[in-house]
Amino acid sequence: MDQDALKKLVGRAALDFVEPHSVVGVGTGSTVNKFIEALAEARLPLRGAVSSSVASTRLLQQAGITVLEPHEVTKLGVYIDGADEIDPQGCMLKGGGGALTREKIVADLAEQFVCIADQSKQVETLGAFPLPVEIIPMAAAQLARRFDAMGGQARLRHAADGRAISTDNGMHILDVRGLQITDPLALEREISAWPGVVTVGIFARNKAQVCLLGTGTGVQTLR
Ligand code: ABF
Repeated sequence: MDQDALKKLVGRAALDFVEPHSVVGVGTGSTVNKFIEALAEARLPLRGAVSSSVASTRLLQQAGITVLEPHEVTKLGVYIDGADEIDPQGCMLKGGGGALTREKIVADLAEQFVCIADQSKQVETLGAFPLPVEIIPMAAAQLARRFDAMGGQARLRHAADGRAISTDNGMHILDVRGLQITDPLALEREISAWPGVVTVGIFARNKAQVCLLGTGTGVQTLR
């Protein structure tokens, strides 16, 4: 099965974690897009969804699913989202899609975080994928120096037109190569405290309780 088929497989498998008539937390990315498609195809009765990006909001609305703002709910039963990397403990590196801040906000509302990913995302140690960090633009240079000091190489994320990309929140993103993230929780806490950091793309404090991993032999449910 190719990667697209594996994403479809786990997108469908995630339906099992969605209570009828509930409000579901929805992440961002191509794997989540397959989940949204599966929601639409299954015509699951939902009260609505809380979305983690403009892109996911658009797809949910096109699927006829009511999108609620975070302040309209007090908690969510489940948050479904992808990842760029996930380790055996359920810690994730996220943000390749640029939605890490709102993903962290919506995930914070959920009782259960279900990660959906194809097998290529499974790693022993986070960091081979460049670590995304959403930042206040004015702090870019000093934050890049901090990452360089820890052996990373931080680069501002640019769009195809060469301009620094702007997130849904109007912020910039540094992508940091060369980090071996052996203690995700400690590094998430450290970087989150740096002035100018909005969100670091390490999800360890609030990690996935379940990972639905798409493999050539079917969906592996890792807890
Ligand atoms: C999103 O899922 C992002 O945090 C992460 O970058 C992305 C993975 O995208 P894809 O499913 O397209 O591989 O939650």
